[in-house]
Amino acid sequence: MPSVTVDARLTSVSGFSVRAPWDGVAFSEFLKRIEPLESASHATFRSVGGYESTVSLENLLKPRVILCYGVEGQPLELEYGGPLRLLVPHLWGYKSVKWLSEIELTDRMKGGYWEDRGYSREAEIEPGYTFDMNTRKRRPIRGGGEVTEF
Ligand SMILES: Nc1nc2c(c(=O)[nH]1)N[C@H]1C(S)=C(S)[C@@H](COP(=O)(O)O)O[C@H]1N2
Ligand SMILES: [Mo]
Repeated sequence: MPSVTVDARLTSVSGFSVRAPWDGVAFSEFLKRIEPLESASHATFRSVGGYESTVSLENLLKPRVILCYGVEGQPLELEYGGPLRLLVPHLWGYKSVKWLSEIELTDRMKGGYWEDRGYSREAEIEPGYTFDMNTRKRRPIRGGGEVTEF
């Protein structure tokens, strides 16, 4: 499958974020090849260990969403979700499920590990502050959505 590199910031709702060049396959390319049913509107991502989260196909079809297997040209380390993780740069980090073991297409939004503990199911990044791990500085998040400013 065609490999792409996305230079993106992964932004955690818990107040830290990191920018990196992530390597992987566009989720849209993956979806094309599996021919989903008409009724599929969401995908649930599950990990080894039981963590899970659900994202709408509308969000997953954005061109910067990838199934990620590398960073900075190297295989994705276990600590960062290797061998395979999801990367959704415009949603809070808890949607970027690490250590993928299963992807289930479904017709509805569901809870998940953090969603069941009070975090939003939509997970749209909101304005506030983030500690940028690259520069070790606290920076404001001005708009909503993907943090592209730094
Ligand atoms: N399987 C699994 N995926 C996960 C998590 C987790 O605990 N388990 N944490 C999530 C959260 S809250 C964030 S912010 C990001 C953090 O990714 P990183 O460890 O590469 O910084 O991974 C997400 N994916
Ligand atoms: Mo997070």
